This record gives sequence, C-alpha cells and structure tokens, in this order.
Amino acid sequence: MRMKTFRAANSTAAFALVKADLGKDAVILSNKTVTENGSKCCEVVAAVDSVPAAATARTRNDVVEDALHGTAGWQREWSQIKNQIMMLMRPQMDRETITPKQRLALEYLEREDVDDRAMTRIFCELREDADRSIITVLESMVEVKPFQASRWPGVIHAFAGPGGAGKTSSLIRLALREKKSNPKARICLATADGGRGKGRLVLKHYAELSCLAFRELMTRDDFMLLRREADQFDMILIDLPGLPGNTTLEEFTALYGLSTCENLSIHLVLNPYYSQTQFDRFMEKYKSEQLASVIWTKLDETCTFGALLNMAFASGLPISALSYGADLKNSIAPATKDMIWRMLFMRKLPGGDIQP
Ligand SMILES: Nc1nc2c(ncn2[C@@H]2O[C@H](COP(=O)(O)OP(=O)(O)OP(=O)(O)O)[C@@H](O)[C@H]2O)c(=O)[nH]1
Ligand SMILES: [Mg+2]
Repeated sequence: MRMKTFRAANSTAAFALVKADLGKDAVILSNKTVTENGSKCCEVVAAVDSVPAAATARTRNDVVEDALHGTAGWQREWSQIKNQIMMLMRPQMDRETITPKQRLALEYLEREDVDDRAMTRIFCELREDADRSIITVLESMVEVKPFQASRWPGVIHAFAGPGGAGKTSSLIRLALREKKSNPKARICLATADGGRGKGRLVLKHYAELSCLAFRELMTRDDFMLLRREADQFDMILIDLPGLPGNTTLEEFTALYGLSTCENLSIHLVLNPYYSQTQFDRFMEKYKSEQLASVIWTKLDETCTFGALLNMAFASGLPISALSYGADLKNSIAPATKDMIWRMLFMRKLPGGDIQP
C-alpha cells in the first residue's frame, strides 16, 4: 500500500490532488484541518494499493462492478438503447386513439420540450381513460415539497449543482425568506465553497447583514463541529461548490463527512435550459441517497419549461423552490403544483410575469 499526505486550501482542492496523483482508486484515510505558516488548511492522507489492479486476481463481481460504475461507454450505450425503444414506441402512439382535447394538451407539452420518455407515459395514461384530464396525469408524475422549515423535519440543508446554477443566491434568498416569515428562527449559513472566494464573501456579507450565524467548512473537522452545534439552530444552510471534473456528489459528501449525517437534505439547483445530455450527466454526477429535491432557477431566462417535468419523471425528486429573477427580493418561491402548471401551460412565472 502506498500512502501519501496532501495539503491544500480545502478538502475539494486536496481531493483533486489525491485523484491526480494516486488515481480514482485512492482511499482517504484522514481529512483534517491543520495550521501551516499561521493559516488553516486541509490535510488529507490517502492510500492506494501498490499492486496494479490488472495484476490482482479479479472476480466476476469486480468485472460487473467496473461495468456498472462510471464507464461513460456503458452510459452512452444505455442512452442509445433507450432512444431506440422510444423510436419503436412512436408508431404505437397513435394520437387518434385519444380525444381531441387530450391531443391538444399533448401537442402543447411537446412544444414545451417535454421529452419522449415523459410523453410516452402521459400518452399511455390518457389512452386508458377518455375523460382523464392532462393535469390529473401530471399530478401523478410531479411531486412538490415547498422549501419551508415547517415542511422539512431535518435541520441541515445543502445546496449542490453545476457551477453558476444559482446555488449561493437561492440559499441566501431562501434564508432571508425564512427569517422574514419567522424572525425568531435561528439560521446558520455555512460555506464549503472556500476555494471560490466570491460566493463565500457574498454569503458572509448577507449573514452579517441579517444577523445570521456563519460558518466555513474546509474539512471534515469543520463539518463535525457544525453537527455538534446543530441543536442551536432551526435551520443550517450549506453552500456546496460546483464539483470539479468527474468528482461525484457522493465522493464529495464522503470527503466532508456529510454522507453519515441523517438530518441532511441535499437540494439540486438546476436551470431548465441545460441540454438533455447534460441532465443525464447531472443525474449520474449528483445521485445520492441524501438528494431530496430540485430547486429550479433562472426561470425568467427560460423559453420552455418541459425540463421540470422531464426531471421530475426521470428522478422522482420533488421540486422544492422556483427562482425567477436575479434580484434578492421577490424572486424565489417555495414550489406549488399550481405554479408549475401555470408555467407549463400559460408561461406564467411565480411572480406573475408572462414569459414571451
Ligand atoms: N435571471 C436570473 N439570474 C439568477 C437566478 N438565480 C441566480 N441568478 C444569477 O446567476 C448568477 C450565478 O448565481 P450564483 O448563486 O452565484 O450561482 P452558484 O451556483 O452559486 O455559482 P458557483 O458558486 O460559481 O458555482 C448570479 O449572477 C445570480 O444573480 C434567477 O433565478 N434568475
Ligand atoms: Mg456559489
């Protein structure tokens, strides 16, 4: 076994060094905060088996594991198979077998970029019952769980998602909203985005302005400390960084010790205008038992809203909040189904504006 120590500004940066030097099979043995030249940094000790993997005896399970885990080729192939199935299904989806009203609704959803997978399910349900309205079908496909402290029993919430998706701003706006509706709420803002400077400073600024607690999480130690003081807060909101390269959310949460935290919900922040291929990648990158909802942002910059439906159907995750403007005031709302239907069928944003 080869063991090595790495130091960097935070755990994410240290983990990137581990991966670059020891490869993806490296195991993290420890991850702690140390002081170097008077300032705090992260020290990770990692190890890797010194015998090359190919030289060790491989069982059938190893081979299957390899095939199932993270091989881009396998995912691409599966995606192609799904598309082929959809193409085979298309001729079966004879629109003459549903009522004109149902057909109109389907055509509308198609224009909103609802994908073939979701369309097939909707079509099959409508064909079963000529009296079935489109809304009752969608009701069964889309869950909402509004982002309000009272609706989420767990105290700790982390915001994950691609770079620039709106994680930091959604977190701040939801914290301010919560504080406004319940001025006595004890709210803590925490950042694990230390390496990126700007988000961290913005968060600190709003925490100070609004008299909210603020914590920085550079390593697993910092998160353990925060967990120990969790009962002092009604809500702890953690800003996670956009994950670099092929680092997955599960790797990240394991690194920071978040994966063992039972009262943690992770919210995936997304914009509806990513491509289908990107959504498929995000589903892989951010899959986690702790993933609890999707927050949709930049709805005011969006032309079609089908992605909300596609993602709800593909992931089964509820939608918790809808963000529809860059301003801090009146630009985010805890999600309701009514808001989603209005966006889908009337292009009406939660704030009331109509999208062209
Ligand atoms: N128009 C519009 N802009 C938004 C919305 N939400 C966030 N933004 C803007 O998007 C930009 C990026 O937002 P951030 O909150 O910094 O995004 P982030 O995901 O934290 O970004 P990183 O930390 O760099 O990964 C900022 O300029 C925000 O003002 C929204 O709903 N509508
Ligand atoms: Mg940020």
